[in-house]
Amino acid sequence: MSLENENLLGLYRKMLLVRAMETKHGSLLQEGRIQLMSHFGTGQEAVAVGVTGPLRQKDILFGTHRGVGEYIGKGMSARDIWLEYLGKRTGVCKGKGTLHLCDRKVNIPGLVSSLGSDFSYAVGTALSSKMNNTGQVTLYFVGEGTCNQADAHPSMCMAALWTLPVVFAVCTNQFCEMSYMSDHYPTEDVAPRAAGYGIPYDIVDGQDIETTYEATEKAVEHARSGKGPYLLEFKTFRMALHFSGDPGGYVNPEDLEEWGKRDPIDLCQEKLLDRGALTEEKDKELRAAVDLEVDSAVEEAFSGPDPTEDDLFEDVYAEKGVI
Ligand SMILES: Cc1ncc(C[n+]2csc(CCOP(=O)(O)OP(=O)(O)O)c2C)c(N)n1
Repeated sequence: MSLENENLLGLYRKMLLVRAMETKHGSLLQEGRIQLMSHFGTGQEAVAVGVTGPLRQKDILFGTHRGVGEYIGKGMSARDIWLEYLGKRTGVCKGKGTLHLCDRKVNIPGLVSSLGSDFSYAVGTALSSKMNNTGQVTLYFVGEGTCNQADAHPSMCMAALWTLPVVFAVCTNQFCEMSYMSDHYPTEDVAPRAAGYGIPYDIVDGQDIETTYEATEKAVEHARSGKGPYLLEFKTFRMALHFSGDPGGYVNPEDLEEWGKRDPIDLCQEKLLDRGALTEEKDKELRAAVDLEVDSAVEEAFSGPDPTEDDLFEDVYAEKGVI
């Protein structure tokens, strides 16, 4: 099966936007213009954009600390993200979320610092959707390292027991912080654990956007039609270091080279060129437009309004002056 050219082109544009967002973030850090630490998901774009592609606006997404890919995939703009990242009062959380943002309009409830605790939140939103018959699916996007957190077990157990509309989408990017998966996993795959709860699962190539999209479409349809949870495991590779302060030195250069040959953006570009859905010239224009979108968003965010002292008390307590 292959996606319609127009859909594939849209996903390609989103992947370019995600990469441009992170590249810009890296340059701003290097130039000393911002102090906002980073967790980049370079190389994982086909997973982040592919798992969010089949979701409807009303569906609920719990993302990861490498969240730009999911945020763009779920419908946030570069502008939405940068206004919040730079802590502006016009940001989606009025500057109080920054990297840990949430966005109600696209149903992203927010990033939790203590990784893994949102396993149970995702099961909670799915339970609520089922009880209220809203037709929403919750997609919980999570790293393989986080699947070793204790909350994973009761969450998957209850999701299966109550036949909840939730998709667990595991991004196996080969690392947990600064260690290889083989250092903290006794098995090669995470997904077969799902069988222990009676949850169906698939192991999916995370480099090919069509594959990630179609696998998710199937899992989301399963959950939406009342058949209960589904688990997907995407095999990919984190081409970036864990975070902006990571000294590196632990990544095998051969792995980088091998995975780099299947960069998800290059693979998608090739497909589009082969199908005649893209020309070299159109590609250049598209990339320039994406860069411009990010640059404009960043400049607008720099000159955006900072929160005032009064804003500190807004949206925190029921009434201003409670403390
Ligand atoms: C409970 C908890 N323990 C440790 C951390 C620190 N931490 C931040 S990111 C990260 C790595 C998570 O690995 P994984 O889930 O595989 O996602 P990846 O970073 O590979 O995208 C860790 C351990 C945390 N945020 N919360």
